[in-house]
Amino acid sequence: MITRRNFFTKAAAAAAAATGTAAVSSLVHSARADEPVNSRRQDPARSTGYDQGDAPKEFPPGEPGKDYTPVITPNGSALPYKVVGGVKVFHLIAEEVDHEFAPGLRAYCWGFNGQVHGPTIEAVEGDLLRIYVTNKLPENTSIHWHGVLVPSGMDGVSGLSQKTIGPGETYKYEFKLRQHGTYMYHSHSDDMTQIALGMIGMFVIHPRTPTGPKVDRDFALMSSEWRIDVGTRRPVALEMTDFNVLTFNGRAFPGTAPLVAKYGDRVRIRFGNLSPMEHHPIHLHGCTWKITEMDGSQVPESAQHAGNTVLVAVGQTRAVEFIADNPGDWAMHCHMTHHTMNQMGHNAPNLIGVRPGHLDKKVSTLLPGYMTMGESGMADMGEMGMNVPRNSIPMLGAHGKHDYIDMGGMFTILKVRENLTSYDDPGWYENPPGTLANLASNDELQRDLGGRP
Ligand SMILES: [Cu+2]
Repeated sequence: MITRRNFFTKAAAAAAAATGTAAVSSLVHSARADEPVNSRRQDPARSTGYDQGDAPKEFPPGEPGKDYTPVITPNGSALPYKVVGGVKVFHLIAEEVDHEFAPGLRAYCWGFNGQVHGPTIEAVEGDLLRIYVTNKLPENTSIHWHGVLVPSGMDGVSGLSQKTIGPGETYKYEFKLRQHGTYMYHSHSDDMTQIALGMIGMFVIHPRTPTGPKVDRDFALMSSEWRIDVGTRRPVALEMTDFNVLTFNGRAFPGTAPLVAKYGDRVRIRFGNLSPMEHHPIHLHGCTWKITEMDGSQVPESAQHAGNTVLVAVGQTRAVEFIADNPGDWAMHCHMTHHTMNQMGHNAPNLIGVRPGHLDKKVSTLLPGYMTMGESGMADMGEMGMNVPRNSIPMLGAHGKHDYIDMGGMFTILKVRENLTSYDDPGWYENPPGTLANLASNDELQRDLGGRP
């Protein structure tokens, strides 16, 4: 870990060599060993960027497997890099992507490097980064490193921090990572359009010297929301309230890959939320987690409260950790009920409790195949597999092991298993005898309730 003390001690030594003792004393006075590692306090000496030669390059580029355990981005990937002269070089290409949200629904989105969302940028505290951003979009763009402490001119706000990146242009961002934690990146140019179309991604900075128990599984999940009208192929960037496709890492259930863990694994899940408008309370079944990180800052162990739901507001990141000590298939989802539906329309009449009587027969003479729907609830709509417009997944769920799962959207499954030989999807959980809810027998009803209800 780069503590402020060793950072400034080394910075001071370098500065002393370059500029003499006056610089040394100002640097040394600004170093305080009692400040948290992730202190947000800006210091002129540390915010000038490495390009100006003031920051000593005391760390070799962090290596996956050696300096950190790589993050898993379900349905996504990590952005590859190469090391040039001790600098990690990344290349993001902003471009249109024909993206699949779930089987049956594709749309033309804007993402990075052929993906929605962008690949996860992963590096180590102390690394020097050079990130090229090529704009293959039809309008200007720029990229903001959300939560990452960078020099002002590297902050990526079009017009404010830098000139905007025109179509066909490639800009270069350079900065040294002075913190660790879970962060994000996103377009900061025509934000409303570009974020609504998918231009967001996770940015994970591993500690140089990890503390605390090592995690076995380290997942990154970005929440977002979209308005894609049934039968269309372009998300509506103007939407402000009525989102109908809710996603983890750009995928809606049943398009979300499960999170697989071995029994006993220590699991970290890093949540980010760059939805255009809404916060998401993410809830996990079957396990109790502790919130270990908020917006990249470590929560001291004494303040890590245990729970099963974490609110991730727009612009926030949260990391949780738990031991996967409960084998099974566990739902993990946003707890806003409309956020676990697929292409739910919200302007249909309320038919719950309505008795259609002969209505269906009469209307069907005018509209062949007509059927009143929703009078006994809406759970069966997805399962019925009715004819829907091409390229749409209204109310789609999935066939589960026991029955139809009438969930969609921001929903995925944590699969905890004993005796795993790989982290590939192990299929559905086999419930041990006596641990599955099932139809009560007449004998049981008689014994316990005095008869059949
Ligand atoms: Cu939600």
